[in-house]
Amino acid sequence: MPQLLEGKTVLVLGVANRWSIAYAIGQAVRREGARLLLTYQGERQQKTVEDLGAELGAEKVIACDVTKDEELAALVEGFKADGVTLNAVVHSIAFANREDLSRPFVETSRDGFQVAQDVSAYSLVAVARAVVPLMPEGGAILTLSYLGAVRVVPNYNVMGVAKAALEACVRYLASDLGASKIRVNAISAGPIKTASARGIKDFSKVLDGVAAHAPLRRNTDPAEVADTAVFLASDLGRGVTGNVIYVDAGFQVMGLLSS
Ligand code: NAD
Ligand code: IMJ
Repeated sequence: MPQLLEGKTVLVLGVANRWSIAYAIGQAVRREGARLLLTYQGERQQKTVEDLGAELGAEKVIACDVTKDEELAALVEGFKADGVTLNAVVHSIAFANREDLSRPFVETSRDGFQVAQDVSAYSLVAVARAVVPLMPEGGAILTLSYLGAVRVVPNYNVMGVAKAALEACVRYLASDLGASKIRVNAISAGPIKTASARGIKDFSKVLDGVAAHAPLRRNTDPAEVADTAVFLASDLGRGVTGNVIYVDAGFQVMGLLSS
């Protein structure tokens, strides 16, 4: 079988542990023959992500908190110094204050709103601007979204608004960067039990509801999200930009959830 990412270098931001969607994407891009570079959020995650990087065969594991412009700048300067160029960048990052994911949306504070927007939406813009000089031959930028961007999902609240902004950022970035042959897309994944789902009220009911009502009658596997990321990062995705692709067992097409 030919490998879809042979000769390509892929930077993945957002591995925290083995359950991270970003970890599944790391596995898939390695399977397809790419060089893999990883980032981690802060010192607390360094050892874990270095160990996971070694398992995956990642060439570099670098610190990058996306809310810190200086860390993004240092990441890019490090790559430039080492002569690294990129073919694809995966942004698999989101954060909101926990209290904003349980009480009514109308109670969201100005600070809580800003945190969610900064980490979960603006960071894609900051990452895109930073990596453009590392993609002289063009490339692909991917991010992860969720249905709560376009529909009301209980408790998703401020994250839904941040994902709506993220999906709009995808369209505007695609328009800006298309002339540089850089494509920008989002994958809207169905619910997956990761650290970002831990402690979310009624999350197992959400999983059961999707499995009962989605056209494919099952939940989403991180490996199938990763395979769509491979497609978008590869030359097979060359005509696709500015889009949100749903990898959710078809759940988003349903208008009424009956038997
Ligand atoms: P995860 O907790 O494994 O990943 C979230 C990542 O965001 C972590 O690695 C964390 O370190 C990183 N992060 C948070 N703040 C950061 C910062 N300031 N700088 C750098 N990194 C930071 O959970 P996941 O489910 O793999 O989430 C990855 C992406 O997938 C998120 O965008 C999430 O919204 C999206 N998504 C998740 C699901 C799901 O059900 N799990 C569904 C659809 C979309
Ligand atoms: C998250 C909250 C509420 C409902 C939710 C989710 N549903 C799904 C998620 C239905 C699928 C997971 N998801 C798509 C996310 O984007 C999660 C983002 C997130 C999760 C946390 C939990 C821990 C924390 N802050 C967070 N910030 C963002 O403190």
